[in-house]
Amino acid sequence: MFKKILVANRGEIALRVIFACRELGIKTVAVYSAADENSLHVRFADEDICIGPARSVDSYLNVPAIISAAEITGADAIHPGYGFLSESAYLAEVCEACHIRFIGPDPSVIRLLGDKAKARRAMKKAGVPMLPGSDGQVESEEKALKVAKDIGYPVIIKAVAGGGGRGMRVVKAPGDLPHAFKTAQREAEAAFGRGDVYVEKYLEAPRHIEFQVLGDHHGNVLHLGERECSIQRRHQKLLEESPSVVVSDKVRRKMGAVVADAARAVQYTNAGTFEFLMDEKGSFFFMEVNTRIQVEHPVTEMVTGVDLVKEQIRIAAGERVSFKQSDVTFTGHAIECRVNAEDPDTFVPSPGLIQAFSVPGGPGVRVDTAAHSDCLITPYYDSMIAKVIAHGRDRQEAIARMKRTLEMSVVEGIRTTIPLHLKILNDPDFVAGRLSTHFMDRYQPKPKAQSLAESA
Ligand code: MV4
Repeated sequence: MFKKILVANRGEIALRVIFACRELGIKTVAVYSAADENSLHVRFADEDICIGPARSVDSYLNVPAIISAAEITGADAIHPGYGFLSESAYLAEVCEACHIRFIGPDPSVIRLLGDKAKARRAMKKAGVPMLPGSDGQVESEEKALKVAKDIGYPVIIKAVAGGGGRGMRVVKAPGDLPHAFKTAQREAEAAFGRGDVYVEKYLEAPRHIEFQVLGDHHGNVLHLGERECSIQRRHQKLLEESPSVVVSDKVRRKMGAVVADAARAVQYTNAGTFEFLMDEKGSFFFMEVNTRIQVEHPVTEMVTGVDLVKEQIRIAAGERVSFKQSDVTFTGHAIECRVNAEDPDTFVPSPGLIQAFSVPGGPGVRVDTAAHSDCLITPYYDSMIAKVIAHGRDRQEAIARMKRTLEMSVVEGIRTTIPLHLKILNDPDFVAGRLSTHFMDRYQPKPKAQSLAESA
């Protein structure tokens, strides 16, 4: 097992990794930017190193600074958390060259799955259900028009280097394709430095359902069920839950088997998430693979009892996953609300000093946060200040526990999205489980509809 892990992240996920290390008896190194000197992840790590100025490009995205910090402190592994460098095949490669273990899949697997057109091809070959679309990237408008004619409109043009919704365009008719194609390419080039795009059939109002997997270096791959993540705004998830109300035990077994086989096919190791779109009939289609621990991992931990971050660390150290697929059970229901420092109506960031902060616990409630009374929320990083996770014997109890927790939370000095979460939790469609990726459209700040194109 590792003796010392460097945590290449900040905020609640850096703390989450430090908790896991403590429980495993592993020393920790925190890295921090000049803006985070007084953060809890710095206070609770065994050692800490400043890696640069506030801007992420100069600190949390600075590979040489992070590798130097690992070498200076003698860390034998790096946990990248989520965001920042968590899906950087480059960081994973540099770690390998420096004999530092990267806690994540092999660089070649990160690279393959990071290319959404290549990932699509690999997953299709592994037998994962696909929406009709191009085989790999599409070089020209003419070829895109041909693919679209074959599969039928509407189609969606997506960036090969994309994910998270940038560089995407929905096309309803052939006349709109040339302009959409150029715009998608230009946006992808600007956002990712790579303008390549691919085409697939567009689903009008799908659900976003994702599966958690774990794979070790001994050929064991298993799944930990699904998370329903349809409640998003501008591709930022607001609320996630497990299980999904539309996934029966039978469907979970079927989808889980598809996912585990697909992960095996690409020799997937460590934690990963396979994302799907599901239509009204319950058919599911591959979307993409995220090669990192995700923000919403706690809902899976609450229903399975598995500590995913500890499993990540054990797997990276060469240990076997300590249980079999048949040992994985799903108990009750868990919901996560991402509390952001934003105006709940306009979603405009609301940084500032938190004068008072208190989120009550109690039965079935977990709070993952690095915030506290008298802590400064700076404008440099994403605006999530806390994750509130509520577990119950059933969905109704989880909702009731979430509501009472948010109603009794005190966050003074900044605006938060808590009022919006309470509206969602009281929404009759949410309560009935009638969800789709368009769920949040009714809560748009502006009178004009938020189009996919505009948000991309
Ligand atoms: C789609 C889609 C409909 N049809 N692909 C958005 C993020 C990116 N990962 C893929 N996305 C979508 N891809 C096809 N073929 C609808 C979306 C989508 C979406 C997906 C999941 C959660 C929220 C979403 C909001 C708008 C669009």
